[in-house]
Amino acid sequence: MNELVQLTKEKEIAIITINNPPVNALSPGVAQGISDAIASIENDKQVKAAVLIGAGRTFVAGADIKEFGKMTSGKAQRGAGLLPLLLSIEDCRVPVVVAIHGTAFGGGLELAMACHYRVASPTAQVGQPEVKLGIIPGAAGTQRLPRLAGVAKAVEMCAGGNPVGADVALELGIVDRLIHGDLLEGAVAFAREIEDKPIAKTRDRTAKLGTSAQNAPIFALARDTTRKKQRGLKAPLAAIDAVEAATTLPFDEGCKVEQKLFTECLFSDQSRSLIHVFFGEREVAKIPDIPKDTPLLPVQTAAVVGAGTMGGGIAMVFANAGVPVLLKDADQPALDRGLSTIQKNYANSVQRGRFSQSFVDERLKLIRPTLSYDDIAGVDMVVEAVFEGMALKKQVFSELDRVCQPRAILASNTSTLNVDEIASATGRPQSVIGTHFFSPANVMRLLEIVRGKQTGKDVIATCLQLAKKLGKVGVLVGNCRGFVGNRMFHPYRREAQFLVEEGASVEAVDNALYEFGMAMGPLATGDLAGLDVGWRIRKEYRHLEQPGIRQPIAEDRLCEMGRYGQKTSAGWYKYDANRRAVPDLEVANLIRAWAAEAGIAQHEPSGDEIVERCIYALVNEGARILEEGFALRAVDIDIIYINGYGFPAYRGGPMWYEDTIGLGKVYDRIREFNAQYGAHWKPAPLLRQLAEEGRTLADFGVERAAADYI
Ligand code: T1G
Repeated sequence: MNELVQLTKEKEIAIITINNPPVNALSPGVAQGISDAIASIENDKQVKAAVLIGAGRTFVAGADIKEFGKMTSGKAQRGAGLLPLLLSIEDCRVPVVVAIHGTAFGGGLELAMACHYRVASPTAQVGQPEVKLGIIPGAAGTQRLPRLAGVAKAVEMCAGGNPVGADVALELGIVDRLIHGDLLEGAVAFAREIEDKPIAKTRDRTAKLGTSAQNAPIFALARDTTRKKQRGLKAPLAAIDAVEAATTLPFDEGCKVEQKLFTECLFSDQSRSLIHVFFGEREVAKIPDIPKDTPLLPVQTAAVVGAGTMGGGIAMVFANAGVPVLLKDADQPALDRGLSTIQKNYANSVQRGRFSQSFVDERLKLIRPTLSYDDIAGVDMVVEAVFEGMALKKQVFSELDRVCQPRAILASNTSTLNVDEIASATGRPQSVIGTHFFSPANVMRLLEIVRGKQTGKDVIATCLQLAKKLGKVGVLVGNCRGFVGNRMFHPYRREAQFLVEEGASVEAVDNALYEFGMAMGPLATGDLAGLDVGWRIRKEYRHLEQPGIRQPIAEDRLCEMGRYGQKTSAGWYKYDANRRAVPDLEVANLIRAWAAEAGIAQHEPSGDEIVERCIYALVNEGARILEEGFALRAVDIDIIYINGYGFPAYRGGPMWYEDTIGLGKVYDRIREFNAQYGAHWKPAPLLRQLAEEGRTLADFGVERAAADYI
């Protein structure tokens, strides 16, 4: 026993309590503490049964991810050092009952499955989320789970990484009983019930392992689904291989197969990148000049002004989180359109099984339409989502300033406009903030939170906390044109257009980025969002274009022809009745003609060059944003791109990816592009500085976070 694990007794029942806040991770000392407790129980003949439980808000949320970077392949080979402990529990002379509350994830579920019985509180969740970290269960989870839950469910849980609730776990046989009321009391009572029963070891259970004939279609389907849904990820396929080994090999042999696959995954770039993302999604909520105990403002009620596509989606986000929301628009027809889109979206979610009908009915009751500003006077937060024009937004904010209660948060969903200028339409700029949702707002996880010059720290802290409540990842950014995401997306898409004008086909550019792991190619993304959106902004800001900087020509020409993308069934591609993109020879010929007219030298860029030019354009602009202070850390940019722009998480985000390639190498390549393709490739000074100093963007990110703020 030690400070992390206590052993107590209630008459003949021993109680082992794990106490390692915040999530009882199996940090160094925890496994040893449990092992010592089991050894002590082995020698205490008065003990008839034992209960293993976690103190605090959750049972064990897994191995300590912070330790992975220090793990040797030897330790990895021993299941993160857990296998001997799990065998000692399973071979204990008395039955061990585990009591689960909160989450039993990864090593936590593996620990639970090595116990002889599992009881849980009704709100508990169990799962093997390791694939989300680019690894697989490494402590016999892929061997014990199919023995308890059956092969199909074990494959789904280990390859997909999603948890199941206690009620489902009971149905599956992972859990033996749900405890309503005090968990420890219920677990001790359960232990008394079974203390004289024969001990059943999970590893000896084979009834649910099926036959190879029964299992073959399960594994084939799982591999097929995984290749489609988790494109590019290696760990899910490894998890399937490990579960398959459980059905074909004795337990110990199956464990060896699992260990080998676990070790291969653990020391992979994908895993390092996904662990970077795991901690990054938590790091972005920490703002150096906003202390953890900054008082938060209440957000019990909300309102959304503008019932268009974005406004409707944002209203759904609040309702889905249980926050009553008023939806305002200027006239009834617009309001009706907005509401019917919301109802359609919810109906789709029910059809796809994302939500139950009763859940949707409850949510719809939380969305109340209104035509009057007076109705929103009392709400805690307003999100303005009207047309992207400064004059209209300022008019809305002056109305909000007039009607809203003094502590209300006034947020704008603008994606490009100056938040300080919007705030100047009010007498309370400290209450004004940007909350840039991504389309579709009820699906995309990213929330870019834009800090204005006078935005209050309580308003920022509240919005960061609220993002989590709304199921979003909130990232704080500075108030520059296009903020972080769109500002970087511009040179990324511009480079894609240059590549097409220089001779690459539209589909070659998109396929190269798709194969790289982007959710969609840059040109197809333009067609999805609507090419006219960028065209209008380019026309509005034509006066800001720097002389001598090359500008793309093709997309403007396509827009002049009325080819706005999917919405006009023609853009870079033409679209069939099912909105499927079809390469368009007419566009290819037009581009060749426009390029000849503009005297653009032609060549056939390779797939590697296409990827380098598009991704390094992101990195170069990202470095500028970092040095100008509009993003706090390199990881903030990574989290923005993974959750808002379809950048593959297993590459860690553009800035992490650049560090993986090597900053010096990327900097040299950018200089080559600068020489070959023009001034728009001028390297960011920060890249030159770090390259000369042999440092990385991650290093800079850490120092920056310690120095000054957005
Ligand atoms: N290891 C280390 N730190 C962890 C951790 C872990 N497993 N889980 C959470 N933390 C930290 C987190 O960084 C944050 O720190 C704080 O705890 C609160 O977390 C052998 C090899 C459990 C659902 O993948 O999914 O077991 O920011 O903000 O929203 O096969 O944390 O405060 O400094 O996320 O309430 C498998 C990971 C590991 C689960 C709670 N387990 N954790 O969510 O709090 S691999 C996982 C979570 C493994 C075995 C293998 C969530 C949570 P800080 P939080 P939350």
